[in-house]
Order: sequence, then C-alpha cells, then structure tokens
Amino acid sequence: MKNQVLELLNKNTDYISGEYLSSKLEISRAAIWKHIKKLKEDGYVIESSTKKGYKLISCPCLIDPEYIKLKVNTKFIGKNIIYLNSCDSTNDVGKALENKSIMNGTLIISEEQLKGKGRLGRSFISPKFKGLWFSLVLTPTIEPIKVAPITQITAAAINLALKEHGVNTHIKWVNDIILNNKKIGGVLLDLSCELSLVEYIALGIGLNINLDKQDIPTDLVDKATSLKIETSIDHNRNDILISFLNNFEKLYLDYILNLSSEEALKICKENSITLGRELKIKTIQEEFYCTGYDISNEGNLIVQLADGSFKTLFSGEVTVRNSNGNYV
Ligand code: BT5
Repeated sequence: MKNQVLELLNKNTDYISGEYLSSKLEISRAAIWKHIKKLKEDGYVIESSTKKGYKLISCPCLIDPEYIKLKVNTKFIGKNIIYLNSCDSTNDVGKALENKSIMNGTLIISEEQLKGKGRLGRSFISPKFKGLWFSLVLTPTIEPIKVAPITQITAAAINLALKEHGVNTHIKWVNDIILNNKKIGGVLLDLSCELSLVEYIALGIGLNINLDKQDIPTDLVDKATSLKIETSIDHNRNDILISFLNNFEKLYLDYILNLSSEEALKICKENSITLGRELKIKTIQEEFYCTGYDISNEGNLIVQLADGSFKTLFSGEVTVRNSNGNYV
C-alpha cells in the first residue's frame, strides 16, 4: 500500500489531497498519513499542507550495489556487496559472516546503523541515507603485528577519494578524518587472529557525507561535521564510495604483496594535522604533552617530549592544540 501511495504522489507534480488518496486507495485518511510518515522515514521528501494535501519533492538517493559493481575498477575489493537498509553495525555483520576465507574483499554497507561503533566501546552516529557506513572483510596472509598500517592505508585512501571529489581533508593519527578542524569520519579495524596469522579483519569506515546540522547531536557539534555542512552541497555517496574502493585496493595490495606502505604513509604525513603540532596524548597508562614528529613505517606515531627525547606510540587518543590554546 505504501508503494501505491508513492505511485500516486509521483504521478502528480502538484499537491494531492488526503481525501483523494483515501478514496482512490480505499483506506482511511489516518492510514494515508501513516504511509506518508513511513515514506518520509525512508528518505522521501514530502511536503504536507493541511489545506492542499501532500506533494512529493524528492526521492532518496540510495546506495546502489549494481552501479557500484559496474563502475568499480578493482580486482576483488567491493566486487561482492551485502547491502542493508539497516543494521546495528556493519563490522558486526562482517564478523558474523561464515566462510570468511572466500569473502575476501566483501563490502557490507548499510543505509543506517543503529549501534554504530567507534573504538573502545564508543558509539558512532550513523543516520539513515546521510553517510557512508560500511565495512570490508579482509583475509590477508600476514602476521598480526603487520596489521597496524592498514588503518593508515585506509585513511590515505579516504583522503585520495575525497580529493577526487574536490574536498581536501586532513588525517589525525590514528584514525580520524578531519575537515576544517572537525571530524567527518573514522576508521575502526576489528582484528581476529591466531598468534602468528591474521584470521580476518573487519575494516569499518564511517564518513559523514550529507548530514545536515540537525543530524549532529549537540554534544558533538563542536567536533563533528559533514561534507554537506562544510561545502553546502549534496554529494553522491555512490561515487565517493567507488573512488574509495579504487584507491584503497591499490594501496592495500601494495602493502599485502610487497609490504610497502610508502605511498600511503606519504599521503598520511602530507595531510597530517598531528605532525609538527603541539599534542596532548592519552594512553591507557598515562597522559602527557608533546610535539608530533613523524609516523614510522609500522604506522606508529613518533612524538618529541619537552626534554628533547622521542617516544613511539602504538595507540592512544591525540588532541591537537589550536590557535586559542585549547586541545581539540
Ligand atoms: C571512530 O572511533 O572514529 C571509528 C568509527 C568507525 C565507524 C564505522 S561505520 C561502519 C563500521 N561499523 C561500525 O560499527 N563502525 C564502523 P573513535 O575514534 O573511537 O571515535 C568515536 C568518537 O567520535 C565518539 O566518541 C564521538 O565523540 C565521535 N563521533 C561519533 N559519531 C561521529 C560521527 N558520525 N562523526 C564524527 N564524530 C563522531
């Protein structure tokens, strides 16, 4: 019935009354209103006027797996796609897949996540139709100790993809994508391994593409933003995703086959907002101030302390001192 309501709205360029819809479809006006409400939740923009009725303004631009498969220029990344309307977390869907050994490169993408995850149990907001919320299932034949640069490779591929769409982003070690000093995306690498071999990786990526200001929760307004908020235009999520998959496969294969992350690290360093800046670091053990110095070939952050000595960080929370002297 929802589709019949949509069909009638779509046929008319002007308003149609609730009364007309109700008599045409032989259901109550309350039922019409419920279907309209559901269509709005699905991303259709419908104007309602008490006097005139309803008018269809626009249809949602959905993620289109067939278009992605057709356009992507990769050997195996994103060739198999699991497309979901909604899920708790695409990383969890990836982890629950059977036969991961034949799933290498599988893309799991959802229009929304109800329990999107950040690192250390934090949550990642993922509103419907507004962003790219996806995971790649990867089964590289490498030692677990060699996994860390894959986060940098991912950040570099995001940077290149967004550049192809006219947006220059920065990377905040280890996993934040920054636009105009606010976060527009993050990377979450879930690893399952034996002592000396990776079993699989669920590589999660979240990118705020077309979120409007009201989609950002009040506690995040000072630190999160979206491409749309910053550029004032709607961006095509499918095309950005395709650019990412193409760039990611090149950098990833270079690493898996040759153990070379040179190109990715170059991109991360050139676009870093941590190197050369005053930082506050928080690790599980300690909290201290320092200056960002370099990123090692292993993907670790090298910092310089006030006494001139250096320290290598494998993980940690980094905040950067801004021109007001605040760490953000
Ligand atoms: C991350 O963690 O930034 C990793 C985010 C990975 C999300 C993807 S989406 C697809 C896949 N499936 C998942 O369930 N997750 C992955 P972290 O560095 O811990 O940052 C989390 C923090 O960022 C939160 O505590 C908030 O402060 C902030 N935050 C939450 N949602 C955000 C958003 N949409 N944009 C920017 N910042 C956000």
